[in-house]
Formats: sequence, structure tokens, C-alpha cells
Amino acid sequence: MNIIDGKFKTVLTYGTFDLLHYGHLEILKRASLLGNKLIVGLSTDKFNDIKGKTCVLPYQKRKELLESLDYVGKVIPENNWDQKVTDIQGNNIDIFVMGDDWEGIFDELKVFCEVIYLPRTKGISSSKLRSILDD
Ligand code: C2G
Repeated sequence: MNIIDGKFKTVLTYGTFDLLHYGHLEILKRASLLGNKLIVGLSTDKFNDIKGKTCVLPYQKRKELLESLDYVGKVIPENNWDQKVTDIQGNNIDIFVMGDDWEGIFDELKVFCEVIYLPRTKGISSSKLRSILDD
């Protein structure tokens, strides 16, 4: 139970989480501490194409890595931009969390749940890691 108001709180976040790194761990850990269960909407390979994101690791591998983290309660596929409300209602989400590079983008979700943007971890990104791998 959540020690503040005794209510079990479920947190939701989304991302590609390619080449899982400490910036991802930071936001996932902090998101998980906002509630009792963290659900991660993981962008599928097809949705990454739509997002225009190249990925080193396929969905299954990225999912496996996320599921190995104690503070990740469940991983669901993110297939499109428009599934968030359905996911929030379908999973009884109390808090929606994203890094502040998304500040304001998802404010319309405040109708359905709390929306919190957490500071992005500086100095690390999947694209930076990909460029090192490509050298
Ligand atoms: N992140 C972070 N610090 C970094 C890198 C990423 O806090 N150094 C956060 C991002 O702000 C995001 C999450 O980690 O909240 C996942 O980042 P990405 O895998 O890059 O996902 P993104 O492309 O932002 O996809 O519908 C939402 C999208 O699926 C989000």
C-alpha cells in the first residue's frame, strides 16, 4: 500500500529503452518510487519505425532487459501514439510519468491521472551509445 494515503498506486511510463542505460534506470527507478507498481509501455519495433527511431535491440530483447529490473512490474507493447488513454483506463493507472524532454506533451492525460515529468539524465542516450558501437 502507498504509505502516504494507503491506496495502491500504479504508475505508467513509455519508451523505446534501446541499449538500456543508467538514464533509463534513473527514470524507471524514480517512477517506480512514486507508486507501488510500475508498468512500462515498450515501443514495438514497428512503432519505432513510425517514431523514426533506429534500434539496436529488438523488442523481445528490450522487454527481457526491462523485466529483469525489480522495480518494473509489467511490460506492455506500445504500438501507436494513441493507446495511452486506453492503457491508463485498462490498467487503473494513477500516475503517468515521462522524462521532461516530453514536458507538456502529455498534459491532456491529466483528465485521467496525475502526469509527472521527471528530469532527464544528462550525458547519456541510446543514440550516443549507438554511435560508439558504430565506431
Ligand atoms: N530518458 C531519461 N534520460 C536519458 C534518456 C532517456 O530520463 N538520458 C527517459 C526519456 O525522457 C523517456 C524514457 O527515458 O521518458 C525513455 O526514453 P526513450 O527510450 O528515448 O523513449 P522515447 O523515444 O522518449 O519514447 O509514447 C512515448 C514514447 O514511446 C517515448
